[in-house]
Amino acid sequence: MNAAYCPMTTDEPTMQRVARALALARTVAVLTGAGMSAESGVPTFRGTDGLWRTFRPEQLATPEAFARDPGTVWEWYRWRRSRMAAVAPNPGHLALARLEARFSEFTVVTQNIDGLHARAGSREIIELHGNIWRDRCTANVNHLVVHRPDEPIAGGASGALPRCHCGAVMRPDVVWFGEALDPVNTQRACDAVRRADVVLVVGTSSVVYPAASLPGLARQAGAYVVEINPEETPLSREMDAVLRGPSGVVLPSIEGLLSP
Ligand code: BV8
Repeated sequence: MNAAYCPMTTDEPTMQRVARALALARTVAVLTGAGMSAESGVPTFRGTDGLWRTFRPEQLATPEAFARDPGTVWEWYRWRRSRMAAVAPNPGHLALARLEARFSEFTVVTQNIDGLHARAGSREIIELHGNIWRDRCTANVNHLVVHRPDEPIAGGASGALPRCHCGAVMRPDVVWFGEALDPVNTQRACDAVRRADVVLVVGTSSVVYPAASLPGLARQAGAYVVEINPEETPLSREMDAVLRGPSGVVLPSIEGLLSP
């Protein structure tokens, strides 16, 4: 266990240590999960109000579920899209977008599909699990339709399955359980954490692979790895520092400790 592990809330010495590591860093990578968007009002997956509380992942976020019952899967994604359309980036997203300019390399590697990092102004983003605002043709991966949060949800009340101009059914352009991640994105994410002097692991339960293998990769490459999460995770004890607090508070606080 790393000595810096502190199960308490966000303590000043650890905050100062993290700020000092960032002040000395040239390259930073930030791995984010659903907790990053919790303060925007997007339910997490495994929290008390989590999305999975109503369903089990195997029921809906899998290719088998889509093959078996595409209408229900689309209903769930349309409901999530409508919820995500109503939210905005929170102070944590905005702090990450501002921090980017301080480093020669600052990469956000996100498991989230809500598009909030881009809306906050982050530029270097790797969406490991896709994006809920994009539909993808089931017959041709190059046939994509990108929706905006302010447009009416396709399919309307009838719940008709959205179809591609080629006639095939469209699916959400996200990575389901049992599906491989995009190899280019995976390689970019591995390279980013290997090159990083500091890696922030923010708002993820660190149970979904291969994303959850990235902090270990970073540690092996010599990065200073920090967990920002109100709760302990299976990786907490592998971290160089743990900041037990909500990312919408902790990230702006760390930014405030850095020289203007
Ligand atoms: C694959 C897109 C292979 C869809 C998602 C055993 C070992 C290793 C792997 C596996 C295994 N059994 C099965 C697997 C594989 C599986 C997996 O990892 N399963 C887990 C559940 C065990 N992985 C896969 O299937 C992946 N693919 O392995 O393919 C392959 C290879 C070749 C060919 C074919 C196949 C694909 C995984 C991607 C699945 N898609 N999402 C959609 O969103 O609908 S995953 C889903 O979970 C989301 O992307 C989400 O981001 C992700 C992880 O969850 P978190 O983001 O961490 O969210 P969670 O709610 O869990 O946690 C929130 C955290 O935030 C908590 O810690 C909480 O304390 C904290 N928090 C709360 N509030 C705040 C906060 N933190 C900060 N501030 C706050 N305010």
